[in-house]
Amino acid sequence: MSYIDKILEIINKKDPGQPEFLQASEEVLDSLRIVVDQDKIYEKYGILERIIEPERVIVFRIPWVDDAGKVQVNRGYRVQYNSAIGPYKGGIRFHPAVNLSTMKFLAFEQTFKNALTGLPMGGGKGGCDFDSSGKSENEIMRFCQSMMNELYRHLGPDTDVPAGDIGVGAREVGFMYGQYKKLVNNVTGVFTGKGLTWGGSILRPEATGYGAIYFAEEMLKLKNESMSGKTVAVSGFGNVAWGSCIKAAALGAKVITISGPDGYIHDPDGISTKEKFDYLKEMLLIDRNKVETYVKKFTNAKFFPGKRPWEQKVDIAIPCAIQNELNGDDAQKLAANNVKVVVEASNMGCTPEAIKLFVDNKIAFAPGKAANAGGVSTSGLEMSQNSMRLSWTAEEVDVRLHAIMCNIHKTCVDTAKEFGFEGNYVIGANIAGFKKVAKAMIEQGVI
Ligand code: 2IT
Repeated sequence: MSYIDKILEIINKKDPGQPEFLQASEEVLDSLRIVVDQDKIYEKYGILERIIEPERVIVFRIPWVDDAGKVQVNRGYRVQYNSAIGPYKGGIRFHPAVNLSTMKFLAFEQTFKNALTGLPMGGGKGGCDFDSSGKSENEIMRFCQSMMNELYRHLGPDTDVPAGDIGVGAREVGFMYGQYKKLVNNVTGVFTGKGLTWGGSILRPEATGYGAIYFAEEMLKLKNESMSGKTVAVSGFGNVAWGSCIKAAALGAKVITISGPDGYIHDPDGISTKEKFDYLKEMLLIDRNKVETYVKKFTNAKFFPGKRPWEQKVDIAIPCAIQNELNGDDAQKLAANNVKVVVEASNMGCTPEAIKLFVDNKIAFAPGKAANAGGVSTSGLEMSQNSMRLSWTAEEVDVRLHAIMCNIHKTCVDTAKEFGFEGNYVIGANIAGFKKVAKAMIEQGVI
């Protein structure tokens, strides 16, 4: 039995109830076959056995009192996956679907993503099954404080540095950071995505979307094309979709869809004006589960209840919402409409069936761990600025973000080519991320 098959057997036996974790790790392991066959050093040092096991998983109770005076309890997680190349780094997600499987898959993906950024950050992820929709600001604050009352002891600027993710924006980061600061009595900027007056980096909110569009632009350049004049389907209407709309418009492309749990919007005029960008933010506050709100303000747009945007004819598709939001049937529709480029801005946004269809049909497909790394890269830049006690301008941050995304793109392309899979960004990203983490693990001994 090959080394990879042995590891696949181990994870399936140990964690059969963790479908998202199995999906993410099977994809990575499958990409690594050629690497571990060629070089036995990985087997000799038990790298795969170690890399699939988180260094530490913290699961804890989050009790809080709602506005009616009733005690509520949520379950919190922090998965400290791998610290071979730097402190654990990764967001905190508030979403009803958070469980150990989703936390582990996200922290696993984050480990390779962070390696690809070229910055010294290990992989981690946290979250809880808290649904902030319908909660008052006071409830959200009390919840964040209770979460920190436990989590603070596991964090630190050189240990573990969280950030936002789905359901966690600047407001929630503020409440969690405030409580952390009070408990530890220091202001080492242990979160990223902080407010601009207290150590946050300009452009962090925009960074994931900007980075995904920069990545798409690099993919198009390889086909001697550009973003200019392209139509784009985006899903979601949160932070990542918002940043993607802004940068796409700046490069002359037109985002014509956004979506929510209730359906999707088609806006033939494009989500391309400042008024529309600003309204996306407002919509999150009105009801983060309803994208339909958009058509009340922009009446040229049409709402398709219960549907996904992938049925529209577009040049570029960018899933920006949540894992497994684009399946084999959706991929078939995009392919039939001659989509040129698919860029995962959400983590594991596409199912394995969708990815296989793109690869088989030679449709350029960028996995999230490469294409959405702009967010965490800008977090890395925020950490650098905090350490130096400096604040860079938006232009300075943007220049660095752009350079990082171009570099990740080049790394994926070159690595795929080196191993005989030219044009396969999944294999390129997985091998390049793995090799960096594995090298650090080998050099640091069996720990
Ligand atoms: O999935 C991700 O890369 C994030 N949620 C951002 C993590 C970070 O530390 O900025």
